Formats: sequence, C-alpha cells, structure tokens
Amino acid sequence: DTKEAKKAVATKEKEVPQVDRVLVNQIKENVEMKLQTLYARTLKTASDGQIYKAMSMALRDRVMEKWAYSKEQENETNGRQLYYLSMEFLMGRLFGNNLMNLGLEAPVMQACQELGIDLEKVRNSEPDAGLGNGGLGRLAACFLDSLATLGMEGHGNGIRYEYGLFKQKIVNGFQVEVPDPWLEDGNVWEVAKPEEPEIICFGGKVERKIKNGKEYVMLEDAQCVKAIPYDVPVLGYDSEVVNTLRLWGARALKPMDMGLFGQGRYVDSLAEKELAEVISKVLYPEDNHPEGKALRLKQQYFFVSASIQSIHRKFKDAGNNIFDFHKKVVVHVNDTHPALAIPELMRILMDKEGLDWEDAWSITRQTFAYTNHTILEEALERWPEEMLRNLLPRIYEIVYEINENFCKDLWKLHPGGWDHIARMAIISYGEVHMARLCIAGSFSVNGVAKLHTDILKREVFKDFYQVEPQKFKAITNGVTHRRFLLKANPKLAHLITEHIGDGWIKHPGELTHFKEQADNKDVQERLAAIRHENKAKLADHIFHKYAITVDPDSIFDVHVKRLHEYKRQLLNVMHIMFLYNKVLDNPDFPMHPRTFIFGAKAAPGYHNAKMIIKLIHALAKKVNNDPRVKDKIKVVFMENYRVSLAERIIPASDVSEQISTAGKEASGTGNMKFMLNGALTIGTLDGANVEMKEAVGTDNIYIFGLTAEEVSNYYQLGHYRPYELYQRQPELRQVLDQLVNGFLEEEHPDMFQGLYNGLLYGHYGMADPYFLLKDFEPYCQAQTRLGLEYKKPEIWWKKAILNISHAGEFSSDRTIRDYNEQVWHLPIYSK
Ligand code: 4GP
Repeated sequence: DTKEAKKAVATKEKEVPQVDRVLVNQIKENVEMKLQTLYARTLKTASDGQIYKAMSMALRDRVMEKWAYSKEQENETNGRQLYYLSMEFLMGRLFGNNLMNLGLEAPVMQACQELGIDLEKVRNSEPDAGLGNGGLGRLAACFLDSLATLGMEGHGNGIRYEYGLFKQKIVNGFQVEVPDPWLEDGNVWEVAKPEEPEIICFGGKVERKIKNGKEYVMLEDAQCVKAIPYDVPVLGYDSEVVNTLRLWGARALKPMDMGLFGQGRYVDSLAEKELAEVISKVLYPEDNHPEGKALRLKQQYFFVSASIQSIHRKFKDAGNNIFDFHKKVVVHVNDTHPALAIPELMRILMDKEGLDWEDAWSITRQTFAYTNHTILEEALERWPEEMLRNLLPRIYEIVYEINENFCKDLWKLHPGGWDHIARMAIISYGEVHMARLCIAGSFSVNGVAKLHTDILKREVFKDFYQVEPQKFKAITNGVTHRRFLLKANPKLAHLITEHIGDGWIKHPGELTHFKEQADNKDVQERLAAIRHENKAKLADHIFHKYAITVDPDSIFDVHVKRLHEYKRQLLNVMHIMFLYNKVLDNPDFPMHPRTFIFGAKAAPGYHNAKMIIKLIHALAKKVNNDPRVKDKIKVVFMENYRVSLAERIIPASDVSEQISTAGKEASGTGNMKFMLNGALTIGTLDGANVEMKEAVGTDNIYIFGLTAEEVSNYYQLGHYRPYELYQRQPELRQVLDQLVNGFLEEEHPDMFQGLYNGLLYGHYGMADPYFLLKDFEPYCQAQTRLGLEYKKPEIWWKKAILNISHAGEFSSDRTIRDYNEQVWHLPIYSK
C-alpha cells in the first residue's frame, strides 16, 4: 500500500559507507573503559545516563586534544580575536553535534550497534543547555558553530546559569514553570578553571589617591565576588579551529564565615556565599522583554567585567602593547545586555593601564560592535540612574562622563536643541539608555535583517543615524544548516548530497544546485517519502506523550517559537476556529486534513501569553474529540519547546507559520530552519521573511497581510477600527464570539474574556494593537491557497525543493562571513 511504498522509497539508501574498523574497535574499547573507570560498571550493568557520560567522555578526549593544539596555534599566531558577549547561549545538546563535527557519526553508530547500545537513547539522556530564551540566544549558538567551522578565532562569553530556562509543564491546559537544574548530574563538556578567577566588585565608594604624583582611582568598601571561568570547547565541522565558550560562574570570596559558624549561626555563616552565588543562579525567562531588576543588572556587570578583565589579561600575557588593543581585539555586544562592557573597558584602560580619557575612549570606540535584536519598545533596556550609581559607582562615573562628552558634541551639531539632545542622551530623565550607550561606544551598529535595519535607521535610531550614517549596517541572520539539516534530517541531507555532492555542508551556497532537481519526479517523491517518515516518527512521539492520534498523511502545520502577542499564535488559533466552523457547517467541506502543532513557552509573568496557551489547549480538547470533525483537524500543543525538540519537529513539518505583525519580528530564525528542511512558509512581509521571499520567489511562499509601512501608518494616524471589521465580517465575528460564549470553555465562559477585550476594545491604549482582525481574512485566504496546492504533489514538492535550494543564503556561515567583511576583519585559518 502507499504508506509502505513511501517508506520503501525513503529508506532506499546508497550502500552504507565503509567504516574504519580500527576506529570502531578503538571507540568500543574507549567506551567500555570509561564505564569501568568512571562508574565501575560494564555495559550490562550501566544505566542510559552512565552510558551517555561514558560515551561523551570518550568523545571528549578527542575534543580536548584538538582544543589543545588549537590553543597553541592561537597563542603562537597572536592574531586578531573576536569575543562575542551575550547573556544567552542557547546551545541545546552537544554530544550529537560534536560527533558530527568530528566526523565520527558513522563509526560511533557502528560501535554502538556492535555493543548493543541504543544511540538514540544515549542522545536523549543529555539535558539541553537551555541558557537562553529564544532567538537571540540561539543565534549566538549558531554563530559559534559557524565561526569555528569557517576557521575564525571567535569566542563566546556568557553566564553559567545553574538553572537554564524553566521547563514547561502543562497542567489542565495551563503552563506551569518548573526549574531546570541542568547541571545536577555534572556537565561533561565544561572545564572549570577555579585557578583563573576574576574579581568583580559591587557597591562601595570611589576614592581618589595620589601616588608618585599621579592620581589613581579605587573602590573602597565594595562587596566583591569571584567569577570562575567554565570553558566549553566549540568545534567546527571538519575544522582545526576549536574556539572557547567561556561561561562565568559566581563564587563567594570566602566559602563561609567561620566566626558566625562558631557562634552557632549556621545560616548566617553562609549568607555571604548565598548572596554571591545567586548572581549566576538563574536565567531571567523574558524574551524580547528584559526584567528591570537589580539582580539582572548585577548579572550583566558580573559577566562583562569578568570577560573584559580576562580578555585584557590574555592580551597582556601575549606581550601586546595596550595601544594596539583594538587591533587585536574586537568585542561584539549581543543586544544591549552586555553594554556595560564599554565603561568597563574604559575603567581598565584608565584605572589599571593609566591611559588618559581621550586615548581610552578612542581605543574603546574602535573595539566594540553592537547588534540590535528588537524594536519592541518594552525591550529597549533602560536602568534607573540611581540603581547604576549605587551598584556600580565607578562605572556610573564613567557613563556619566561619556554622556557629558556625547551631549557636548551633539550640542555643536544642534545648538539649543534641548529636546533633540534629550532624545539622544545616554542619561536622560533619571534613566540610563543602554542602546544609546552602545551606539556612542561602538564603531558598528547593525540590525538583523534588511527591513529591521531600515526601521532602525528610519525610526528607532533615526537621530543617531543622521549623525553617523556610516556606522549602520544590515546583516541578515542565519542558522547553522549543519545542526538543523545535516544532523536533524540526515535522510534529506543524504538525498541532497546524492545530487549535488557534499560541498554544501561547508559551502551552503552550493545548495542552489539542488534547484536543478525541482522538476525531477524521483527526487520529489523521495523528498515526500522522507518527510512522511519524519512525520510518522513525530506522530508516534505525539501519541506516546499525549495520547493524541495524528495522521502523517495530514498537513503538519507548525507554529513553534516563544509565545508573544506580536508573533500572533492567536491569529493561528482564529484560523483553526474558522476551519472548525466550516466543517461543522458542512460535513463535506473540502479540505485536506490538517494537524496544527504548537510549541511555545510564555514568560512566567506574561498573562496574555499564558492565556493563549490555555486557549490552544481548550481548542485542542474540543476539536480533537469532536466526532463531527472526522479527524480533519487536529490540534497538538507540544510541551517544553526547546532546541532538541525543534530538531525533531522541524524536519517533520509541511507548513511553517511566520505570521508576526509586520515590522515587529526583527528577523526570525525559525523561519530559516523550516525553509532549509523544505517546509513552505506562510508568513507576513516581516523580518527575514522579506528576504526569503526575494530568494525563493513569490510563488514559492505564501505571503499575506499588512506591510510594515501600512502598520506604521495605522499607528501614526490612529485610524484602525477593529470593531468595524468585527461587525462587517460574520466569520470573524463568529470566531470572536466563540471565545466568550462558552463554546470552548463551557464551565468558564469568561476564561478568554481578556483576550477578546484586548482585540475589540484594548486594555489600555489601542484595540488589537497587533492587527489580528485586519489580517484575519487575508490569512484565511492564504491558508486556503496553500491547502489547495498541497493536493498537487508535483507543485508542492517542487516548491519544497526550491525552498531548500535557496536556503543557503540563510546559513549562519553566510552571516558570519558578512560580519567578518563588514565588522570584525578576522583572519581565516581554514584547512
Ligand atoms: C530576537 C528577535 O525577536 C528575532 O526576530 C531575531 O531573529 C532574534 O532576536 C535574533 O536576532 N530577539 C530576542 C530578544 O530574542 O530577546 O530580544
């Protein structure tokens, strides 16, 4: 039958490549040995977790060896280095990735087979390193992969959060947050270096002393903590360069107060330690919305101070002249969270190196580059001036002076322009504006897609753009196609390689050659069969986890990303309700069966986002159990969306939902991962969707809705009237009414009243600020078009192939090359 036939095609593979016998034996031996030496276990008695550790340790030995040589090379060359400072690195799992990068997948698979180890289970024993919220953190992880692969010396610096992003549990349809103690069982991939701490000081008073006729500055009565580096090796694919992701952990200077302990005050004796260590305890779970808490400011300064001090130390140890700092070092700040690195470098250059302000400022401004990741007003970081002054008095002084000089320069350009200058000042009305600090203190500012950069230039940073237009650059995001295609979808990778060779793995631009297969029936069928197989696997997973049966022959329509009103998961829900109503009206309503899959975490304090999760569950419960639907529609919410789950879901997706309000999604990167795997995008002209459309052609992507310009006009003119749409469009009205008439929640009909009110009346400010009502009809129409085309395999799979062929442009390899040409100028040490 057809399913069997599809399967047979999917598994039709070239003969298994010959594996190196010696290597396989070595690996087997290594693994067994590690099990014995680490756990006194044999394969028969070891747990899955122990086998994971033993295999990772065996792999790690090889990684360490490469790392050592790479470090040696780095020291000898003393070349220009990049440090990528980021509060977030959403690394996911490392085992499988390292295996792939070392080219050891085949022999390890073979070794496992011979030892009777289930490699899949082993992989799944590794916890995700969830040290990030969403796009910004995952982008940083993709960048590390591409830097190492391309042979550039670029290192990450961040925080070793003991608790990564919370785990999401769904209880009765509601999100419940559970801590993620990912380090509990140790971390095979890190090397702690307690012998190389940096000291970070908070509070205290700035004192000026004269010594040998020279004034110098010091902090008195400060509270200091130690920052301990935990280094993680970053391998590239088939590359000799191994970079370092340095994550800082906070430790107290004194482990405990023995005096207090002696008095029997046990809790007090540990208070200082607790206070210090809380700094690197938890990642703030806000995406696109930083929490303005003092502890967060502490986290920021903690890791940038540690990073800048250690960068400076390494620079000096290599015997360099301080006036060459910006020639040897480029520091990239990933959004404004690491902005205090700028005054921190000033502090070191002046207070430690004795440079005067002008020299220090000149070096600093040539060292830093800054990327903006969001234009959402609430995400632009500002700190109360008082908070900065109290927590970091010396840093505050420096920021104050930077601001003063900056405003003086502006005064020359806009004499008497008080308002204008207040709009640009770093310290303004009692707040410190971090983006302004970043722009003033860097030589480069960039947006993450063309549209986003235009909006920065035209609106958000307009005044700054006018002063220094040459600083502003558009560098479109990218994702590592190795993790998200080669590793996540090996059969598709194999199919591509069969036709165009394996050059695309290191040169993703070569994917364009796959275009020649667009009309090849055989390739289309193979692609369809591979997709089907991936879908069947995901369907199994869904059945086992949620006891929901979904049909792999239905369209898998997928919306996975953080939950945010601007990302419009609610619009997707409204479309599902629309379809549901159609089917209820007409049992023969022509539609190809669809499985709507969601995955999304909401920030714990984000009420509307959490209600949308509840709504998805309410709808799922209703639709999935309604016999009248006859399985034409299924709705699945996948709990705890994270990197490793993305790797499972994306290769099994037919449709990629990228439906943010135009102008709001700076770039998006999920969109690129789906494209790479041949899913077709339904989306707005937002972020990188615009460039995806340009690359693949209008016919091969389903674009709908308002443009960014139209959205911006509505905001400016204030003439958007969602209520009129509600009155005029009966189908829309029906859907909205169903939110509040007990249709979904019989017992609590007012459960979604808040969402409803927000769309029709607005809570405060405007109603429906993300234009769901306006885009509802065009969205439904685009969905209908898509549904019809899915039924024509020769059209659908051609489009899929074209999407894959044009996805190379959205590899982070391309992005990193762009950064290097336009911003970093690092030497390239490729093989
Ligand atoms: C995200 C943006 O929302 C997303 O459009 C972009 O692709 C990503 O950064 C990487 O540039 N922003 C955040 C954030 O994650 O926290 O601001």
